Amino acid sequence: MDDRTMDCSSSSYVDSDHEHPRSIVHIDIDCFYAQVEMLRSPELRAVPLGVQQKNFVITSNYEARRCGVHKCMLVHDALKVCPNLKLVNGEDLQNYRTASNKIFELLLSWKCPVEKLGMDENFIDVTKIVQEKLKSVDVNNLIVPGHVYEEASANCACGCHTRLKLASQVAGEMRQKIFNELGFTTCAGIAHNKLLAKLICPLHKPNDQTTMFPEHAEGFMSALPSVRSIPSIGSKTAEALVSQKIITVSDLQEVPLDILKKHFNSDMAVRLKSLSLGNDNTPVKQSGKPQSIGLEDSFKTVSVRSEVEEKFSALLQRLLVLVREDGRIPVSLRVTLRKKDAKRLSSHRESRQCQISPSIFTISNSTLAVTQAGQQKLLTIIMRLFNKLIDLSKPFHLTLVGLAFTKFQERMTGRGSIVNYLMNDISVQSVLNLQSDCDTSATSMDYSAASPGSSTTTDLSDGEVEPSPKKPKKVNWIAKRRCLSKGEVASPSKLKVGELRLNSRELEKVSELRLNSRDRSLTPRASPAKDNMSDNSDTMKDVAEGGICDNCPSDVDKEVFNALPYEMQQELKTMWKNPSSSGVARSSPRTMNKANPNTILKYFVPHK
Ligand code: DGT
Ligand code: MG
Repeated sequence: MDDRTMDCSSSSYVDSDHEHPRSIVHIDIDCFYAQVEMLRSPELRAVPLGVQQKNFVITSNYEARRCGVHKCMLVHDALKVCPNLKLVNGEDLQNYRTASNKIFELLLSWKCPVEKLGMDENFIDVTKIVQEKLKSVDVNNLIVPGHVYEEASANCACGCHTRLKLASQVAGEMRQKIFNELGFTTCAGIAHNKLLAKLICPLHKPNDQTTMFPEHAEGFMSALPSVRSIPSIGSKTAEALVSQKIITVSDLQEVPLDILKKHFNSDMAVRLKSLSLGNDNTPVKQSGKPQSIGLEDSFKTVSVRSEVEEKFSALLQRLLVLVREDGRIPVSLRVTLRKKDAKRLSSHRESRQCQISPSIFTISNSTLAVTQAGQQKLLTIIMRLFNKLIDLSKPFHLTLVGLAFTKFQERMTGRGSIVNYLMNDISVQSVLNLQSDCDTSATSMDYSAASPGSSTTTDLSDGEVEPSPKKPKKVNWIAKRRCLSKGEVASPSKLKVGELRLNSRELEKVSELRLNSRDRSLTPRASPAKDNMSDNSDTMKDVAEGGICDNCPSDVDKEVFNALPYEMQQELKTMWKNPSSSGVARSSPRTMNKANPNTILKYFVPHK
């Protein structure tokens, strides 16, 4: 098979023989929040339904839309035009998020790049699927589901018409599957780029789809009333364009590039021009977990510190639920305020953020949790950030508070995790002396690597920062085990290696898994070349000898030291004797900065 058809995970593939090589689908869920509510309570299907947040109907079902209710209408006005409007509160986004994730996951089953845009939109690059289909279909009699934006004039020489027709069929299959499996009706736009696919998606709503061929792009764009209709043009760029009397997309198409370059940098000017003509070569970027998880609460005005604290406390409770679902350990927290400027009658946002210790979060049964004390700690940090944003000696008026966790440490596969240090072909079994009578079969735990970029630990300056990245590798567990008593650990295989972060808090957990000295002396030495117990007679002796921390510095927990494999103990001893030989200063991990190399020393935190 041609290389170009192999990799389905990226949308960077372009066949340079074709002028319009890609096939992009954009899917938008119809009246999303309203459909979620209707699926939860089917009796709502037959009535005009509005989803309310504060005083606004933020969306409504199509029944209500027919009565004149539109998005972001005041409740008061909506009830005027539709007195029998049934309202449901949509301030808790949890069910919407869950539905959104299910749709995203379902789209991933096509094994193409899927880019999530907000909660109810997804781009899918179906180029590869179309290429596969081309091999087996009769291209002369292709039926295009839904609508075609203006009939095709002449077949484009690059063959894109056929490909887009097939893409339209794929979009139809996707929409059908979303409906069959999850119950949502959707709209889709199909075109050779993201810009056009998104813009034509809502042309036939609800529950329908539209396909556009490239030759209509320029004409379609020229009919858009405002430069703001182009999704990637934000309010500032639009203002700058309008100040130059470039108001419609047609204006932007006509303005000479040189003129644009006087007001924007060269790249930007070219991009604007290109977009106005319906050209967009941005790839569909596979979405992963969100970069930040946040919540905001807006209100008329709050001017008292204790009230602000209450608002933050409520927001924090809700945010912690989301973080638990996400599963990553937050390491950075941002506080946002919207201040009302009484003089100018306007509002503006300000934010402050700081790093937080991952040890605020605990892991129990593989679930992220925060103790009451941890929550109190977070609230203290939040109020400290608040104090930095607000001069409490003067009156203040807030109209919004927001909280967001903005950086995360990957729990199981973080680049700086001790797991990765230990995965250097050293059996984790030995590190904790986990043994099991019950399990004599070889067990392997496969830590397939998360994207290295997903870990943010290197940004931390906190004392419990873990060391610099190492590529995760497969961890092999030793075959033969003896069990710890049931009270100590139910099943070693259930203990997630990634959770064994040896900071002060984790050390307490490790201590719970301590073996008595007899057990320890029976533990095989971990050896890169040997991961079974068949030849451990020498190593047992080594461990027995090496396991005495006679020259441990005072801030090292001897029990943890003794639980380490022989090689690590030796390495540490050498470093402690002669710090310069290791290239690492004998500093406390708490003061160690991120530039220092990865070393086991960094995992030693005084046992409190
Ligand atoms: P559609 O796509 O026109 O059939 O209707 P929706 O409701 O799916 O609207 P869409 O796709 O623009 O937005 C998706 C959901 O996002 C929508 O169901 C409710 C929420 N939403 C939309 N606009 C706003 C807004 O201005 N404020 C708030 N808070 N939520 C919004
Ligand atoms: Mg929608």
